[in-house]
Amino acid sequence: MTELFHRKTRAFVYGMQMRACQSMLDFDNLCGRETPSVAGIIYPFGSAKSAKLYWGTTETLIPQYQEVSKAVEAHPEVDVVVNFASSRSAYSSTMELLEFPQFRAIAIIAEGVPERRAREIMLKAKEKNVVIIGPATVGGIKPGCFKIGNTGGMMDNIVASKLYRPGSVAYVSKSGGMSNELNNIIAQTTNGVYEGVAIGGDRYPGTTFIDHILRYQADPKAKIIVLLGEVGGVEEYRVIEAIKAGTITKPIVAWCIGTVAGKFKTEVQFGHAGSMANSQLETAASKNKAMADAGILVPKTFEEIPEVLSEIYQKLLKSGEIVETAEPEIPKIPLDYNWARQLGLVRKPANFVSTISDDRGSELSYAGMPISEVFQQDIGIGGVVSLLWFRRLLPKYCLEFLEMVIMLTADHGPAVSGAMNTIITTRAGKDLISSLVSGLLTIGPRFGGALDDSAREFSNAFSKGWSPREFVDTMRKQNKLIPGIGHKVKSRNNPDLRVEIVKEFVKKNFPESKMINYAITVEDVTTSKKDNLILNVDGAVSCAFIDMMHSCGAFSDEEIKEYLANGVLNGLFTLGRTIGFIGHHLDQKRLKSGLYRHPWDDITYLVGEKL
Ligand code: Q5B
Repeated sequence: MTELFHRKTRAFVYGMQMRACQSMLDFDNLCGRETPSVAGIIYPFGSAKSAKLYWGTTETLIPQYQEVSKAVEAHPEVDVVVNFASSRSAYSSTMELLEFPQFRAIAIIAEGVPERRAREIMLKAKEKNVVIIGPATVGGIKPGCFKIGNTGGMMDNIVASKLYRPGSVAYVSKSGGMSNELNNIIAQTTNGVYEGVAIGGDRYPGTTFIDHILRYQADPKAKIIVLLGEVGGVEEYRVIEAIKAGTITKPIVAWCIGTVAGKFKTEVQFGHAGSMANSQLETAASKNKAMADAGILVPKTFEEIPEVLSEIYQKLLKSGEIVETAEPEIPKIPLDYNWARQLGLVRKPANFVSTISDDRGSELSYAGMPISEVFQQDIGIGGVVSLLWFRRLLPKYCLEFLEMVIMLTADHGPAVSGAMNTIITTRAGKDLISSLVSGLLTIGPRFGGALDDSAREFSNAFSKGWSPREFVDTMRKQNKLIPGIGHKVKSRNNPDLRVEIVKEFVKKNFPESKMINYAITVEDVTTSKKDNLILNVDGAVSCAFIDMMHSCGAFSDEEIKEYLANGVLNGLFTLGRTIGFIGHHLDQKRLKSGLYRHPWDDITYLVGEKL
């Protein structure tokens, strides 16, 4: 039991404490350990098989177990557990751990473990000869060997306190924070820490000062012992007794924190549950005096600890009791990328650039407009499209136009190609997204996806100054159908009212309507040939959209060209029709329509014929 931890100590971490596990592995690496000190993670509520952590600059998998028995079976070499269970389950989990004879030490990190439970743990641990560190502790550290959980703080702190290699001073304290202070003081004044344990601030810690000091006494590598006690409890007196009995002979530097309590009229409760004097004997001042009387090196104030420590260290150095060894090279610590970036120490080129939205701050924003303002200004779905597609808020009539297009392209009945595909896919038992996508993939140059081509062809003809007749003839010569012209069922005699709505809106709201007016004159030519060669919904929307872009003053000619080339208009139809396709999917689901099979008599079979 003298040597609780060594360079090959392997531990389980109980609880999903990835930061603590990473910190332990980083420490291992710093110390030049060959194997990670965390052999496995025990997490009863998890289902994962392993956790990915860094081992130096590369990554490693640490196995995860739901049951202690499975973990023990897989790792018979593990003899330490760092128990991060909460105050509610620290008792039951530690009691379970104590049933496994391979464990020699258990650190209980949780604060607030009921004192009765803590005493039960203590009793059982004594029976089983297991060292308990805690509860309410950060743990402890053995430089160059092993670190419990988050002890020692950040890696740069650990390097600054030279905890990557052993020294000659062993300490025991109550507080984890004060342990860090000791790590620093010891590193500044001596050849460093040999081992340090924080027993925790509760009234009934699993092990006390004397337990660890007796270990240090028995360990020839611990040359000086530091004891940092505090107001409350009588554990320091047990150390005094051991000195008087001659059991402890090594030099001890000690200080009891909380001497300020004497300045108050009433008893003071400090941060720890156990740090309150219940009698004169338990005051820091009494304990400091008693320790000094027993020959312990007690400074006059806490600030004088370094001086006293340095004195005894120099003495042992001179006598040859302590022999300093050459300092090893200071190990390199890989910087955690996120941390280093926060400090402005590293930079890397991003693989992605995004300019439309940002969810990183306290509030989501669309093109710089906080989502709360989106609603305050009541910009509607047209406004959202305007922000996310064009990165600017267009004038109100443009937003209304966008919204109108979405509304009137939302659906055109179940018989159109895309809706059919959605319905058939739904009836084949597929989910919403598959059915929707099946419909959306139907949108193309003949069905609903003629908007971009229409915008391009009409703009081209208009910019070249072609008369409608010249445009129609040129297209015919090139053997091309005019995108945005023609409809399967709508015609002059059966007009598409959606197109009328678009025309009406443009007339009423747009400062300019050159393109749609041009398209109407083209329609006159095409319908003179055939009644159904009307300006269809794709054509009307695309020409009106160009008029909107040109007339609102928000876009340069270059931008207009770019947006059209990038497919913004088909995007608008796709956005609108998504509403309808989802509707058709839900409708078929609600109707519980079965699998569709097309009837044979609706297919002409010409198999084997030359076509
Ligand atoms: N001819 C739409 O054709 C349709 C001509 C043309 C010059 C043309 C056809 C077409 C361009 C693509 C387009 C969007 C396939 C349509 C939509 C959304 C929808 C759908 C819904 C919804 C219809 C007969 C004669 C032939 C052709 C000539 C035809 N189109 N000439 N320019 N554009 N248009 N698509 O009736 O001499 O006899 O050989 O491709 O804009 O998709 O509701 O269903 O909301 O869901 O099958 O509204 O016009 O006519 O191909 O038999 O042609 O007219 O050359 O002449 P049809 P065809 P000829 S809106």
